[in-house]
Amino acid sequence: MPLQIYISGKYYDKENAKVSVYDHGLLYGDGVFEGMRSYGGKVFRLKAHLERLWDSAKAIWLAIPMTQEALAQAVNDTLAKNGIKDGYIRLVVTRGAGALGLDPNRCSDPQVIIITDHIQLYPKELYENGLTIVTASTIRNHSAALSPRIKSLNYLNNIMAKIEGLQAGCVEALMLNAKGEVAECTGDNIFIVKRGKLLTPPIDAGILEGITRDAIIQLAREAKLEVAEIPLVRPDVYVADECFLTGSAAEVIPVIKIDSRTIGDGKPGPVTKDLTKRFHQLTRE
Ligand code: PXG
Repeated sequence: MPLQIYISGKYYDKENAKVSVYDHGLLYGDGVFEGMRSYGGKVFRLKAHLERLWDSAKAIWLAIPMTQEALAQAVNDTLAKNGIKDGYIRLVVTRGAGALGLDPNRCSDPQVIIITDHIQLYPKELYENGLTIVTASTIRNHSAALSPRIKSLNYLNNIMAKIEGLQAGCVEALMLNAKGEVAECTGDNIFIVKRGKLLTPPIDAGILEGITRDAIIQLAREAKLEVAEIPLVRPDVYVADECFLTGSAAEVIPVIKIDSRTIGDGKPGPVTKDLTKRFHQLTRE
């Protein structure tokens, strides 16, 4: 059976899963999304993802036409229908089909899409040896323009930085905020380790409040590691002992070089390795 995609209450074969060209999600990037993983058939922190989806939708004045419980059920049903145990889930809520023109009032019904599939974001080798990244010149969206806390279908800000990374031969790129502080990578949050302390930019640096980020902070505290959410600048990353990125897709991945500076001894460090192990254990609980 071809992969089944859920769109607003119905299932479609992958090749027939389509939305209108008048959907404002396509025309204007008017919509919200979530990217999640399932481990052993169970979605990791599903409730947190749904709450973030609802918050993103509320922030753009979009009413999701079902309850969180019903969407959770639909996610689990779609995974089961496709026989996916360890997989990737993309939830998309679009404004729906409307007339041309920005006015969201002229859209009929928001579309709720669930794609369950498999992804391997980076090759295994990069998890073992670490990533080399660069700082993009494209700054992260200003929070007062379009808050990075909203996981909207407008990802061009991140894509512009991703292109800069790719052109420099890197699969990820660091983004700074308008103040020049470290914000996050194009699809991941960033952590550094300095003198045994775990440091990461605060939410008000203008970042997505990552669910993997939250899990790592919690695991670090359980491991009695000191954690601080404090503003960081690029030199803090340059002189860090360790650096790693977190995200639902990437999970936990070490960074060993940034802007041609070697981080620590150029190998994934002990804190990164320990937290990675703890994270994988957590996903199996
Ligand atoms: N920052 C940004 C800008 C993101 O897009 C994260 C941080 C990490 O958040 P979570 O909650 O996932 O820990 C993200 C999430 C993809 C993909 O298809 C990207 C993300 C998540 C899932 C899939 O590239 N980014």
